[in-house]
This record gives sequence, structure tokens and C-alpha cells, in this order.
Amino acid sequence: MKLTEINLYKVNMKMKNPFTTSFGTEHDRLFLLVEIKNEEGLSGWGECVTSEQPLYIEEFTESSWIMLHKFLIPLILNKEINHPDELQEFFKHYKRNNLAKSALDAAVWDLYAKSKGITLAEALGGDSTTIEVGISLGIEENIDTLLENIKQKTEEGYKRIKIKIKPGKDVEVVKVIREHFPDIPLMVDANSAYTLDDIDTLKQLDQFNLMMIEQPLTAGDLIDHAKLQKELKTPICLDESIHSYDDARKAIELGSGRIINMKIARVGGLTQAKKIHDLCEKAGIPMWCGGMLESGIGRAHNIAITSLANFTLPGDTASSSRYWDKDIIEPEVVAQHGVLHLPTKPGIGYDVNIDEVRKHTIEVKSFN
Ligand code: OSB
Ligand code: MG
Repeated sequence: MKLTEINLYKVNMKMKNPFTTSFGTEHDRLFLLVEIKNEEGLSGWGECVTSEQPLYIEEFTESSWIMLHKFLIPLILNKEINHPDELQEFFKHYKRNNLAKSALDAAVWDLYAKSKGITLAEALGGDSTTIEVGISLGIEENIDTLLENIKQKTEEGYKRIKIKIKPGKDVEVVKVIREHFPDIPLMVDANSAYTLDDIDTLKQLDQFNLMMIEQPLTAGDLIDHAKLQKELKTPICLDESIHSYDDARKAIELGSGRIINMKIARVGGLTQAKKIHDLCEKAGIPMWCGGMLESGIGRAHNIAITSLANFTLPGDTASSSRYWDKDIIEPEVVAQHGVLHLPTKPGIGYDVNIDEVRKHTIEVKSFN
């Protein structure tokens, strides 16, 4: 198929509630959408899940906007491709910028699946028809607010609760949660807020029967994560550390963690995500799909990849209503008792509500 038209949207959506991690608070999502059309007029969609500031990763919305229109889109516009994997060859000389690359990769995968009349999950080789979802809860000033959030989400049936931690809001917080909820599947995510100097604090977390501790140390610290894992009973899960197949291979070889959080965008798209999935499956490393506070478009891609066999742990792909008053896809994503049914229509399987997209769009660039 030929990629005859590409539209790049800069979008600002207001979140229902602010979300606080160890690196800051997000109130709104300023991100990008990509629409790619083929010669038959079919549209594939992808989401560039950047934030306004480079806090989670070095990319940010303005940097990806430039990366996409100045470098990446011209490489693929009007090119004939047979399969989305071919994008890797086009992009290979440009370093990193995985979130920007992933937006195009995801749109081409959606378009490819639609052109074949199959679901994105089928195109990726996934066979699950339902997936289990957990929920990620931000840091709260007031512990009672957090306890109330946990109670509510547990009652809604989410399959595991993840809370964000940072120095000073860790052991005590988890202790109080365990007093109220001794048995819920619980995990913590530090977003790189600690160093090996904090090992005593991190070791104290071992007493709370946590499913895992996500990304305690800095992204590049595979060696320090390996040292830490040797000292902890609780499995370490890597998020920010894994940007590529090679990162995953090295992390597994070093023993830097026992679980991997897959974020499609962080690894540069679905082609890479699938390769890393297959590697982890062979190595016996369980995975789950992480979230980046996506709109329904990014969420749909997350749901599709989670249908692959090695996604054995509940992911962060919660209902649209967790984040948005109104999502930009139809129907919206709805988890029932922590379970989502894979959509059955071709491609991402949800319709993009273009009026709703336009309502939130602050800038568009079109290429053909
Ligand atoms: O570390 O997984 C993370 C949100 C933004 C940036 C990083 C992370 C997160 C989340 C929320 O944990 C996941 C979600 O619900 O989309
Ligand atoms: Mg994380």
C-alpha cells in the first residue's frame, strides 16, 4: 500500500483529575495524533504520547512535533510498503525519538490491519479475546484520599492496584494501605526516584507482599538494578530502562529485574514491542502493558498488543472514563470487573470521533 496522506494533530485534552508521580503532576495532556491514509482512502491512527515537559523521558510534545514533520514524515510519505515492519529500515539512521517513531509505526499498523480486513491484535499475532486490567493511582497529599481511591477502584474490580511512590511517601504509605487492604494485588512505581543509597528503604518494602517494585532507579542503571534485585525478594519491574530489544536483552542477562512493563511508544512502536515480547517469552520474563495516560487511540493499540501470549500480568489499560469526561473514540474503552473485551472490527477496532479530535486540536499539519 502507498502512504498517500499524513495528518499531524497537536491536541490538548483536559484530564478529569490531576495525576502525580515522583517527577511531577499532569493536569492536561498535550500530545500528538497521526493519521495516515492509503490510496484507497482508509485511515490508520497513532498517538504520540509525549507530555509538555521532558520529565518521564527526554522527548516532549514540541520536540516530537518537529521530529515528525521535519524528519520522520518526509521519510515515509508517498512510499509504497507491504508491511509495517518496513518502517524500521526508513527510520534506522535517526537516533532514539522513539515516541515520535512509534506514532507513525502505530498508525501504519492500524492502516495495514484495516487494509487486510483483520483486527490489529490478529495482525500482531495475538489470540486473547479478553485481557485483565489494573489501575495506576497517583501520589496524594492526603493518605485518606489515596485509601478512598483504592477502595473505589478495588470495588470496580480492577485486577491490581499500582501506587506511585517517592522518597518520604513510600514505606509508611504502603504500611497503611496494607493495614486497610491486606490481600489486594498491590505494586508500587517509583519512576526512578531512588538510588542504591536508598537500599534500606527499598528493602523495607519486601515485608508487604508486593507484586513488584517498578523502576526504582534511573533508566540507565541496569547494573545497579541488578545489584538491587539481588538484595530484594520483591521482583523489580523495569519501565524507563527499556527502550529497545537490546536494553531488554541486557537487562535479562544482567538480572536487572524479573518483570518488564511494555510501553509501545517507549520502544519505538509495535514492531519493536513484538520483538521484545518474543524475547521475554523465551526468557521466562512476564510482561504487562504500561500506560502513558493515553487517549482512546493510544489505548486501543495497548489493548491490541496485550492480546499476545506473554502479557500475563494485568496492565494499566483502564477504562476511558478513568481519565476523560469524553474520549475521542467510539465506543469508549470500558473495563468490566477488571476485564476488557478485545474489539472485533478491523484495525484498532474503535472508530475515531473526528469531531471530538477537532474540538481538542490546537494545530494541524497536512502532508500529501
Ligand atoms: O510510569 O507507568 C508510568 C503515567 C505517565 C507516565 C509514566 C507512567 C504513568 C502511569 C499511568 O503509571 C499509567 C496510565 O494509567 O496510563
Ligand atoms: Mg512506570
